[in-house]
Amino acid sequence: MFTLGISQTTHTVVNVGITFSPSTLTIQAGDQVDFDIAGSHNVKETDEESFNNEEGNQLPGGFSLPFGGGLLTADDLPVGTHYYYCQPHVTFGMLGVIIVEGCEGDFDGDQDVDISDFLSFNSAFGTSCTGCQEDLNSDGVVDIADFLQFNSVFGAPCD
Ligand SMILES: [Ca+2]
Ligand SMILES: [Ca+2]
Repeated sequence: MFTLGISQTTHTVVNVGITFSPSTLTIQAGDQVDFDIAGSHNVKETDEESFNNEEGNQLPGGFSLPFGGGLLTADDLPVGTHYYYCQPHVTFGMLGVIIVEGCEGDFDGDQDVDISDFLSFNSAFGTSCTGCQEDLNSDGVVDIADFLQFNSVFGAPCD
């Protein structure tokens, strides 16, 4: 029942020669990604350092798709940045990034903005923090400006 009302978009990544296209894809939490790629390419998730070094180190517990691709579901793509590579072509720079954005104001990640999120906001209010999710406008403090932004999304389902 908790999935009702959540819209889901399927994004497509293809290969153009030995590059993924788009190589950087930004999606919303709950979306899925279909890899429509040639049979000579596969997909394995890696960490940021290996990505930057163009190394084929598969992330333990990360997603992986066989040669020819397939579908990454929302379960494969939690909120955050996911790096991946094609195993045979990683040394040619065949890598990509999927950025999964959470819903603004949904601090507990249950796909709505309700009283439990407000309590989370309330406990962070007045604090200085860098990169904390309650700092909606990313200026390093949780203050009235963030509250106004939170208030504008309060009660809304994520989409
Ligand atoms: Ca919530
Ligand atoms: Ca702020």
